[in-house]
Amino acid sequence: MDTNNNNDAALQEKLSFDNFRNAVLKDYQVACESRETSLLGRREVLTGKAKFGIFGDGKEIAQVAAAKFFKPGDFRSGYYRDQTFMFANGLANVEQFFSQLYADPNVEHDPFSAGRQMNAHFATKFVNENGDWLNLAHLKNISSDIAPTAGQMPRALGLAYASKAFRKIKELNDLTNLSNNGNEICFCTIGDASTSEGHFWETINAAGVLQVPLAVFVWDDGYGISVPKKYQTTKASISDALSGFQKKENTNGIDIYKLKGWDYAGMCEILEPAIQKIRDTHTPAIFHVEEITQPQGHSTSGSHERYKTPERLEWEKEWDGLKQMREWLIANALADEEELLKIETGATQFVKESKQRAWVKYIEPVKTLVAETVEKLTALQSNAGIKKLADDLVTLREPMRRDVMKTVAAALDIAGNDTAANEVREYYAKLKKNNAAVYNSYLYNEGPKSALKVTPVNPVYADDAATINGYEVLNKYFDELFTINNKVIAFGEDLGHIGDVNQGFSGLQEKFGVDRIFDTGIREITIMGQGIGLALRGLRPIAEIQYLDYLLYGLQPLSDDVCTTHFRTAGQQSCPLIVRTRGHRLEGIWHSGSPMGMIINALRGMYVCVPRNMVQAAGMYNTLLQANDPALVIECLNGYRLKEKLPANLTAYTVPLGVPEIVKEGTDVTIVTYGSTLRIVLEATETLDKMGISCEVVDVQTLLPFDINHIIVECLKKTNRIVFVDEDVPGGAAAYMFNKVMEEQGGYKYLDVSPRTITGKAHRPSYGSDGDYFSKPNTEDVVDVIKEMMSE
Ligand SMILES: Cc1ncc(C[n+]2csc(CCOP(=O)(O)OP(=O)(O)O)c2C)c(N)n1
Repeated sequence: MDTNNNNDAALQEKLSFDNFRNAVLKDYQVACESRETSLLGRREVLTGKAKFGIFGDGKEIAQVAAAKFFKPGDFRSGYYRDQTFMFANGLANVEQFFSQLYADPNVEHDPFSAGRQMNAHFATKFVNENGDWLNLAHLKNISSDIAPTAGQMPRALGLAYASKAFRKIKELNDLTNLSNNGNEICFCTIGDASTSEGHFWETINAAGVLQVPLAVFVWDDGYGISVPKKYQTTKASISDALSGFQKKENTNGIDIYKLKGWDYAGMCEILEPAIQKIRDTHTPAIFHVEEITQPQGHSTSGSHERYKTPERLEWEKEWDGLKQMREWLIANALADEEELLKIETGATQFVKESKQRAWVKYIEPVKTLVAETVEKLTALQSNAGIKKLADDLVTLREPMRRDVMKTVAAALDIAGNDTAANEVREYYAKLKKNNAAVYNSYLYNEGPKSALKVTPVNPVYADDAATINGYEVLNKYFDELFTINNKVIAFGEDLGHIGDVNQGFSGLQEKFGVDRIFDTGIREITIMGQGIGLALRGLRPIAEIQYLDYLLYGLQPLSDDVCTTHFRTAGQQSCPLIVRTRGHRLEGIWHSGSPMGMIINALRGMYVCVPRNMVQAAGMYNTLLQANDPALVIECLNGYRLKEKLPANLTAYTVPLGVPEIVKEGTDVTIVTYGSTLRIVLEATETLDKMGISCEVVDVQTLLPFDINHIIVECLKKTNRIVFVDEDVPGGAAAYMFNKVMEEQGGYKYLDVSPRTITGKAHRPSYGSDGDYFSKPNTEDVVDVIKEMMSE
């Protein structure tokens, strides 16, 4: 009996040793494959098969170690150095890596971005083709990488924050496809130099305050491209600089660990309990991974010999993680020389074959297209010029789709009006359409969750409908909304306890709890990030920017991250964040801006709603909440105390996006406007009416999208005069509306007099009521311009 037990124990010990050894050797193999990928990837760029390359060489060992603790349900918000982490988790393979390097537009080949992103910008799928969230709680999730340094930080905060929301909000308990009681950690990676960005500090501070399961890995290779860390970081050490953030007993804060990037065993030992602690307690942590190398320099654009000293280059060779791990394996008798050589040569071969497969998959469809094109051109080959074009196309060794387009376009130019070219003309149009589907799609949701597909429902008014202040309309609306939709969470500066600066949420925190309606610190970038993470994880955040003027602080995450999410993942991720703010008119330079031109140009990929009153605003929220597209809703700051009739179907009616409303009919002149200037315009039309000038007033309602059914040109056909009014700078959103109606809608054909814009001045508004009067369009300006138009 005893002997049996002893045998069992010995067997168990051997099995667990074998498991351990196999896992360690697998890690070494992944690290070797990753290194080969970097080496070969660089060569593909230098020989011209790919445009640019950025690789994870030097970070392999740290990443196989970190990858061990990334569990189903977890999220990663990282940057372009993480190929090894992806390989180790089985979330990317070498072939896919090369497909992205070649910008292969087939999503089956580059599953991260369908050729839309530079290499090493990873993602996994979060939503299906219908826009429904996948079972993310059971998947390892990679939020799509972006290139702006530290741009991943605000999103990382939000992804981690969502775990806290899932753990704390009991109404979310049954969403088991989205979370397992908030056990999910967000792994965030960043380079040491990028920690100089404000985004990093804002995120770390917010994480320390909020206590969210965020694991930040700083890959410290000593440089940001060529600039060493003594110019980047106080004390040249991010962990030392952060020491005041260290969590202590009875304080909030973060845990701080220092690791050596070449020390596989040491890293595993620290990471295992540290990651578990984050999962259990939601205490954020930073892992400062030092002594990391970068054997090939920053990227394919440049060589590190230009800025690293010979001593540093020598040091990097000695402390290369692969070399160190190899020595550790031998020293601990985990493998012998022969076994390691086998792994290393196997890795070289594997990467070579994977690369080759990716290349064939990439180039074959283009070659087929070339053959098809040449075939189409045969009908025209009696023309020597066209024949030469076709011959030149065929001889290209590495043809691209644009070569095909240029060839066909040039052939059609030569063919002129020849009817024999009709088929080629059709072919050219077809190619354009096909390429648009490949390269220009998915800026917004195109499937059933498109905000443009929401069924319009009119507001219904009871006979005795109350007339109340605008802010009270919103207050009642949010009250009903939070009752019927558990996924909605609202937050911002002063939004929780006092219910926002204009009382839209007044009393609602008490009713719905501090986890659904809450105050944040003054940190617009990470308020946006909090919203981004919640939205990516399937919730419906309404993130508030207190005043429109301060949107500029939060604009970068919206423009770079939110607006590109759906596009850069070829529809595989959606970020249905609603940003609520208020603006246009109040007093002074920073409380009355209306920088709409800047906003609509920065935010293609979001919808931009400019409701004239709070009833319209609520209808827009209803529309957006039925869809997956992100949006900005700008309420009129001077509209909260204006009286409005309260609809009876508050959470059911929807305002369709991109559909202007004619708020006053007229026959002489069309005035196109939105938001607060609408009231100025209406006031002006009263004066103009008395003069016998009949104005039609159009409220565009949304700037993005803009008048999708071309209603405005129909108004213009009737009046033959048009003026665009807003309070942005000259050349801002009024010029945008002008362009849309004149060029896109062909409005120029219906003009009897020259079209006008009336805008604010180029400077910021002066203070006070007189400052406002002389800085923004006023009633008299509108009257004067229209009188002038009538007499032209
Ligand atoms: C906002 C922004 N500024 C500058 C750049 C250009 N840039 C790309 S990577 C980089 C250096 C980053 O260094 P580090 O954070 O140490 O990461 P590493 O590349 O060394 O891993 C710079 C300046 C950028 N992508 N984004």
